[in-house]
Amino acid sequence: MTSLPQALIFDVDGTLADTEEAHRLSFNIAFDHFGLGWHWDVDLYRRLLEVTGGKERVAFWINSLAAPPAQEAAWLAAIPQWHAVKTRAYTDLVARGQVPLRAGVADLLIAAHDAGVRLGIATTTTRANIDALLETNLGTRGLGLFDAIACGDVVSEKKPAPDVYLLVLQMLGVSADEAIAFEDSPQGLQAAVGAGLWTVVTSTHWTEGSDFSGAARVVTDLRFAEGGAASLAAIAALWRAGRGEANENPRPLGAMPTASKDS
Ligand code: XBP
Ligand code: MG
Repeated sequence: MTSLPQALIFDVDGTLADTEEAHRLSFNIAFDHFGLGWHWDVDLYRRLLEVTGGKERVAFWINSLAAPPAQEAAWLAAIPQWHAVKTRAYTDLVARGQVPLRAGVADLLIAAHDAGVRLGIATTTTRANIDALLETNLGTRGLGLFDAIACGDVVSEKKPAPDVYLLVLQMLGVSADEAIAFEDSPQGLQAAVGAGLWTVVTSTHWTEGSDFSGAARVVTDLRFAEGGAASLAAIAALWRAGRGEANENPRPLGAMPTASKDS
């Protein structure tokens, strides 16, 4: 039996890095740039995060304003232009080192890559945001660690639909039962589980306390053990032991869980 999964598939926002505060600031920068008079505070943004996709989130916000039809139509038509400014503001924040990777992520990615495990990304955000995040935090080798990146508008149905995970599995040439997914949000978890993936959730302050039913594990971060290789081995042991139970009874683990309890 192979001891490691053939692939690890990562969500980006909230999973590779705690990005949503930078996204929130960037949306507000774009709103100010166009003189819209809108401001998304933390509490409002937490609610708006239930809508995946930045452009879809702005459209949802516009619909909530119940503006006259002509005004609403004009605003909706302008979203792509606003979102381009937002993305530039976000990638600037990332490039200035304001968005580090979460604890344990870099070590795990490098250890998996070095062990021959294929790496994929399945995200709702844009490729520009991914490139900035990986290059800034991992240097020129960052993007090269990944064998497949499925992002943004490449699928018509965004998370919680499973489409982006089904696409990245196809791109990797791996079946769902030979891969592990990593997510941070209920919408992302639903997408990964919907694609048949054994899924680990690492919540953030934006998503903690959400309903993570269907997760194989709920952890505080991806440091399953000291160091990337040990973390990879620990995650693989949990995956091997738990594939039968997957998606039935998430057993929350505390910080720094170890495989010894389950392997
Ligand atoms: C989370 C999202 C994204 C970001 C904003 O993506 O829903 O839309 O909030 O990024 P992930 P964009 O699937 O990685 O958790 O404005 O580029 O959409
Ligand atoms: Mg996410």
